Amino acid sequence: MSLFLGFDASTQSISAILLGVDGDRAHVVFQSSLPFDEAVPQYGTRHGILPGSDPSEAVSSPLLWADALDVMLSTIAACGLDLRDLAAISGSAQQHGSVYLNASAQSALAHMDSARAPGDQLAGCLSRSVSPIWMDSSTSAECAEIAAKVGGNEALAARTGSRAFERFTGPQIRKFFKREPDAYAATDRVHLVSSFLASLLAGGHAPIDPGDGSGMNLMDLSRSDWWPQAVDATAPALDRKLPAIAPSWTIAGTLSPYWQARHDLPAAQVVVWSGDNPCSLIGAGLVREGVAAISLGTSDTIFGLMQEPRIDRTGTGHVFGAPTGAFMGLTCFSNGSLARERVRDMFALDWAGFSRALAATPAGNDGRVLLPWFVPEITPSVASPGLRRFGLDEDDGPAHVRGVVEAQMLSMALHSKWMQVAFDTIHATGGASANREILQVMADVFGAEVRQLAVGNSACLGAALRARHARAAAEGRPLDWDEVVRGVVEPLEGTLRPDRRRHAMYQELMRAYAEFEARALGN
Ligand code: XUL
Repeated sequence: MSLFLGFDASTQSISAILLGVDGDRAHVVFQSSLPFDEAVPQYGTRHGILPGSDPSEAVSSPLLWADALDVMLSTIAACGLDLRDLAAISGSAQQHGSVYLNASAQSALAHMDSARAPGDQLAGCLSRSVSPIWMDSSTSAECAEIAAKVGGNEALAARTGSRAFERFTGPQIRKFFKREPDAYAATDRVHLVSSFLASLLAGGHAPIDPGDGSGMNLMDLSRSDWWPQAVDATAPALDRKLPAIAPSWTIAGTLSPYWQARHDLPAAQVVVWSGDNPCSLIGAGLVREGVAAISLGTSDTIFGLMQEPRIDRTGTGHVFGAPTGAFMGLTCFSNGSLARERVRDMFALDWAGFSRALAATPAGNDGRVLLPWFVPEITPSVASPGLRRFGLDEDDGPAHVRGVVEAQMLSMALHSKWMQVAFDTIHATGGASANREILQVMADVFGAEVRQLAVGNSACLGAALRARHARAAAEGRPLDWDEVVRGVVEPLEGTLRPDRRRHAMYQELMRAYAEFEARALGN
């Protein structure tokens, strides 16, 4: 049996999945997930984020990710499987976050001491001690500056797949250059979370893949290469600080001697990492057009494969590279699990109580609407968070529970219309996809069948599947993507079917929802 390892370094946790492949049969043989706050408590993060005073800023620590990877590898090393069979490793990481390294990094990555944890050995390589992550919304000025320099947001979206977004890496790099010019000048390499962790495993700088590269406002989508105009508009000499872009199935190197010695692992191939959403595309089995996935995680996302890039003219969606070499459309909502948890806590419920409240309230919530913008929202763009209630009584817990779920589903349906795909099937993934009451609202709002996937962490599974795909390609026996996902990405029993009457009601409610949303935004 050959083993393929996929990691997922998400906002709040590190996960790993080992895929065992015997002939043409593949299955998950091990999986584990560790919250950063518990695995590496010395960093003092809360839900994976370093505490700070400015609510528009969100940063984490690259050293924390390195140490968490080490903790996870020691868990894997102790899992009881014969890891001499480990053939290839890849990974998925939260998108957009950036890591700033000085010129000593190349040598430091190659010469680490296997007796010591990675974090403190890498501290001297950082030209910026923190990494801004995707929840940061502090770069509106930089977004406007970059867009203006490349001929406007439409031009930027047409070329890179997205208008300028606060969390995207380019605006974040520009803010760093403006605020800390000396530290920016001392930066030799700007990595994404994904390419940083791949570099760490390979013991040398790894490339960025087009899936994660397209979340930077810097990549020319059609060429899968940096767009010089955007690079120049972002910060001086940035072209010399960016890694190369290489296809998602590129072998970045071999697991470095450091990791081999530290955890008694073989010289497995390290495959380029990608973003969590591109990895989820594979892990949710979306290797053809027409099926959407909805990931209910810290952020909620809706996405699907696109053979041709169709750009969102309304400016909320993104087109990213897909790990297959095609494209993916995606819209991201920051008030995902976070908002569901906040409503649950506001009314002192547990998840069972949350589900009971949902089941006990009428579909459509008697026309009452909640806009659950607990934190700055990405879609639609809301800079000043706060709940907006229409017809809802502040003390009515069950109506708030239904309100948050219906608003999230209506918003996802409304803001994914730009993809111009009629989704008749939705694959639900992420933590909250275990909640069937939530999935029924999803089915009714979209008028689509909803399937819950057997492996919940599609990003992590996608990374393991990408490792297998890349290894086969490197050995000259390429697998097509249907073969890669077959038998591994499987729905659980009990597809949820839409109720036609409720779907018709939600289409009416969607109009009311869109009006409330526009009014709340002052449009
Ligand atoms: C996507 C986005 C989030 C992060 C979460 O654009 O910002 O989904 O990738 O990890």
